[in-house]
Amino acid sequence: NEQQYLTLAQYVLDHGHQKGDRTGTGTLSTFGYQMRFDLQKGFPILTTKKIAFGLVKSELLWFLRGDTNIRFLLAHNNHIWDEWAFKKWVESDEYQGPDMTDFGHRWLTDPAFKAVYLAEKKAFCERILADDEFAARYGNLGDVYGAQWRHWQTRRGETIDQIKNVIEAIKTTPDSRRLIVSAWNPEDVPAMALPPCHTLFQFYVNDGKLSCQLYQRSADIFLGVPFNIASYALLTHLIAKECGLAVGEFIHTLGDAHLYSNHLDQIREQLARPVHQAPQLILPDHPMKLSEYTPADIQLANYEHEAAIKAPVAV
Ligand code: THF
Repeated sequence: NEQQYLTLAQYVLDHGHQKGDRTGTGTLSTFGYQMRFDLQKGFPILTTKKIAFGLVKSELLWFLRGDTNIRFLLAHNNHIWDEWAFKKWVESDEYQGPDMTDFGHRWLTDPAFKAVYLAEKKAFCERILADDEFAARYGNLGDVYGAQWRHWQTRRGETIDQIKNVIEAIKTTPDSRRLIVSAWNPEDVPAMALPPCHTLFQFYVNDGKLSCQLYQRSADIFLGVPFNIASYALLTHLIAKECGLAVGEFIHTLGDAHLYSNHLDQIREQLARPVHQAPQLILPDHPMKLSEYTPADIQLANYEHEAAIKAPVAV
């Protein structure tokens, strides 16, 4: 299973073309790639570097709550979405602090700026947790995943709960070819802090097993993809359990699959490491609704891994 990820990374190192990108970082990129993970063969979380599964869990539970405010993430010590909320804050009229223009690049090369930036971001996160009104204004990322999954707005002013509907459809019409959840809402894209990278997913039921295929339009191979694989594998397990099904495959289809130019040393280091056996996912024995899970209900057994590898996220 993990070999598929390593093969993708090696493929992009060998065959990716240099391509500029929105963040101005520069990438090696390829277009169109597919990986298949058999969920019966263990849980597909990487072992060639440590993946913080706690962050995967709280991010997925955040989406499933229909939440789009980073406050829930911060309360779970999850900082993977901070930069996007912070960007909105420092670009607002209300922000009076030190100049944060282009912070995503400047902190990497300017140690004096780095100290100011990290202090400013820490203060921002503390204020989101402490100040309700501030959190409501600046913690919200706009209509990102949680909003589209659980309350897609229609032209008639109604809302659609795509997750509830797809679970109902899996239970009642498992042969359906319409078991789809879309996060890509063209009308809302301009209002999002970041348009959805994982654009659309589809379920498939065969032989009592639930499979899921994700179309991801943009894939940050070193930082994002390991999270995305674990996240959708977990989602497939949670939905399968709710529908009384076993798990089948997670199929990950990528559009622009890229390695950022400042992740190349890190991925080469990772490619030289040994692969360990995949761990197992442990969920409660009793039936549970998706909305009832807390991170403690979701555990990995026998997760053996190599050390984490640090890399800067492109904003
Ligand atoms: N933007 C970019 N450039 N890449 C992404 O992968 C990405 N995401 C989400 C939104 N925008 C993105 C955010 N997901 C990390 C992991 C997932 C993220 C963002 C950041 C990250 O930095 N992981 C580190 C450790 C984090 C920690 O311990 O705090 C890691 O080593 O895994 C893709 O959906």
